[in-house]
Amino acid sequence: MIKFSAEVAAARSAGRPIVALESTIISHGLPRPRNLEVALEVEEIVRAGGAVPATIALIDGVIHVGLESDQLNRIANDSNVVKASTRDLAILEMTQQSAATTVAATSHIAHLAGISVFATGGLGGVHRGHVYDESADLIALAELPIIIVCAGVKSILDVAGTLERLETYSIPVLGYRTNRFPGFYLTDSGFALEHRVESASEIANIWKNRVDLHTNDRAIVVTNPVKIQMDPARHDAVLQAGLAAAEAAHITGKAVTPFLLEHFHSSSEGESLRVNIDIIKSNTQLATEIACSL
Ligand code: PSU
Ligand code: MN
Repeated sequence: MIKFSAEVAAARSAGRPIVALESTIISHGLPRPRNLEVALEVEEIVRAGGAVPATIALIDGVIHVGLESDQLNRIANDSNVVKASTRDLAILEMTQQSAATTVAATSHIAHLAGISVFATGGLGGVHRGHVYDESADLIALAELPIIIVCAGVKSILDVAGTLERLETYSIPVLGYRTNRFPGFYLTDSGFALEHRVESASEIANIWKNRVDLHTNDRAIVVTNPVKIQMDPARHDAVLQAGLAAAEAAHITGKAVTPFLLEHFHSSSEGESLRVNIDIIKSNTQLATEIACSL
């Protein structure tokens, strides 16, 4: 059912650390041509840190854990590549389509493949003004034991609502060297965090404690704030305009998040793109350290 790249297959048999990477960022989160460059740079960060990258996607209906360069190129540049959440996987296998996987779908596949650390940009969550629009990322994290490294939830979301849902689902949220919940493009979302960690080994320690406690049936969210954030005033102005544009264009369902991210990238003269790339790289670096520590 799963096809492993040669690199990932070798790492599995040697018991080497592996870091899962999602592909919706590449297909629907970052503009071309930077998306492919970033996907390759991120894989190099994992290798330089002593682990093996496993970018996850569907190619012609087959689940791939670890992509060869022509497959990565396809995810980045083929407009027929769809955004797949967990519910889509069995259908796309049948229709033999190519798809990029969200945090939810990537976590599911990573868990099937026995990978426990995963890096992304920002989690999905509860949408502003539409609290019934809740990303499938949240429920996936409630059901899958995986360490996910992110810069909080995307700031386009209802952060307070999302934090409440994470609490309801009993998903621990750790601040990496911070007491503040990061706000994706912003270092601080305005909300406090209860738990702070200082190192990858502390995170690995918590992961292991959960096994004995039988609380290891769900994710651990590690939040890693961006070092150089977007200008907050500009961020708020771009966000308000983006939310209004999404309403006016009646954007719904899985198109909402890509629409808002694209609005940011085209309205901030490259600032949001620079921050988004910094986030992905820095989260990948930390995820690599955690995977090696485990
Ligand atoms: N982080 C980014 N860019 C992205 C995403 C995360 O920096 O594009 C993607 C992830 O794949 C996440 C998805 O799962 O956005 C959330 O989509 P939705 O809100 O439709 O669940
Ligand atoms: Mn949604």
